[in-house]
Amino acid sequence: MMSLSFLLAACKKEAPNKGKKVDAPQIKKSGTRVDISNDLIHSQPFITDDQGIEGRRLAMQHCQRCHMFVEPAALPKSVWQSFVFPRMGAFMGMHHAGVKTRIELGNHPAEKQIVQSGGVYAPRAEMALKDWQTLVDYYLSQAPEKLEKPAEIFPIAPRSELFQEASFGYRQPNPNTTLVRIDEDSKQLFVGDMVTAQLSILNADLNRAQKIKMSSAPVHTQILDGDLWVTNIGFVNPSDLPIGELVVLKGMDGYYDTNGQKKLTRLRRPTHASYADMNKDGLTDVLMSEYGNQLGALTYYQAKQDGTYQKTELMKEPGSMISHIRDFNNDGWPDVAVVQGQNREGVHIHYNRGDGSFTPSYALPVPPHYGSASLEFYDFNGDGHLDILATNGDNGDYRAILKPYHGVRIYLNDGNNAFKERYFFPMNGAFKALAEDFDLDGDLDIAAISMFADLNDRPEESFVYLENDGKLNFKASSISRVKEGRWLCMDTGDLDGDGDKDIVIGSFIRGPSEVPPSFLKAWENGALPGLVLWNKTK
Ligand SMILES: [Ca+2]
Ligand SMILES: [Ca+2]
Ligand SMILES: [Ca+2]
Ligand SMILES: [Ca+2]
Repeated sequence: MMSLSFLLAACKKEAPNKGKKVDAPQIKKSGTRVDISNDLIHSQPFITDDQGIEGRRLAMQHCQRCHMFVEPAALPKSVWQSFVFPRMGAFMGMHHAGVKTRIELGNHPAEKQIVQSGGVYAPRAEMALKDWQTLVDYYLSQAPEKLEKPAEIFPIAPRSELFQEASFGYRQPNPNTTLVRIDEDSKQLFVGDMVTAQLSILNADLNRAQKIKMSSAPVHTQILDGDLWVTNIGFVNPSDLPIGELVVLKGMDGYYDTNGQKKLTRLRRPTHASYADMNKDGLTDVLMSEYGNQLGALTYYQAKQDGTYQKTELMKEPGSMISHIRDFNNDGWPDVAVVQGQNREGVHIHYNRGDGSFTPSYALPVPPHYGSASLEFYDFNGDGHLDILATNGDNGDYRAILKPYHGVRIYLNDGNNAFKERYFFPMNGAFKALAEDFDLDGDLDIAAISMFADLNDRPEESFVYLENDGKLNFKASSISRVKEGRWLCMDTGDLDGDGDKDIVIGSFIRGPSEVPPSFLKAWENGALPGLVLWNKTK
């Protein structure tokens, strides 16, 4: 099952390395080539039939061609029946065998053509009709009527003492914030809005210094040599129309030239860009996460002397959310970890061979029903190896029911870039988590937001601060104004320059799922684009 993510992977940022030295596993070198030993290559785990049940065997055989095996218990029967199988049947061409499927080519004629020619739907039935029915029957007979609640639900204190909440210096009617980003050097806050396609630049007093109209909603910014590089997504909602852009705004004494220079165009719903000199030629290359919808890619744009880019698709799948560039194997060459939110969900590390080619490895496979929504690298246990902080909670696909496996997860690195889950905080619709030592006691704490919180019974889970006791046990608290927005994006950084890390969260009120009318009304009336949580530690 692929998740038809309501993307919203907006507003990601590269996690800093926390200044800790990271020793990666030793790699055999032969000549100038780097051979990555087999134990570093984690291929997609292919679960084999363990129960001798034909429907299960068929699912293992066919479904794992595109993603990890999903147990029938992962979703309620009604969701399998009404949403998953009509879509999966279409991908597998089962309409050619007479199965009623749901083919989605998009709304725009150009998009239809792109999807049609993109090989999204198999041109013939990939399974015998009899086998398809056996597979479907197996799932429908085993799936529960509804999902259980998580086994353990942790209490969330209503208010953290650590933060003081503050509104931005302006209101935004119908706020749909797609980007919040702190730049610590300039002490500026960048805010993007979907409806107006505006990029707002706020000073640390939270007043707006500049407002710049973009071609579409800005979802990522990066300052490079004083200029502002802005990624504009095109359509925020799922689409395969390639209308995203990477634009450079010239910096001028704290302001930016509003006439941007287009660096890359025709991007497929880009959500994030990473910048690094991947091939050590002195030019900054770009790794673009082109999330797309049914088509997409992680694209490597190698900078040329003449200012153009040479394009290579490192991962030809939709769902590329964010990339992290680090030297994961300590061979001196920067590698790329890409976080996939669809298909083969989880983390794929592309090891840089230094000659323009990369060796891919599926470092952290995550089942597709998890709804991967964000992922960052930090060294949580101080062993020198980068661990993973992830949120699972994208609920834009099918039906936004509450799912007991949604939440915040920490996976520890075994030293060979293989990851094992160590901590889970159940949190409906968890959408992004970032770690910092917020209380300055020497360990990494976590800030997490939810886009699909249980607003009826547990609205405080929309923002949770998780304080670390030093042993990866966390105490949860929320903020007093948590209900004032629908939190899609977040960033952390010392915005006021007083030595502690502040938090900014952005509200996107038009999500795909239904919310209680009283909440929507309050969000509309509030016109609140976001909140800053000033850290009071210093
Ligand atoms: Ca490397
Ligand atoms: Ca570690
Ligand atoms: Ca701490
Ligand atoms: Ca601060």
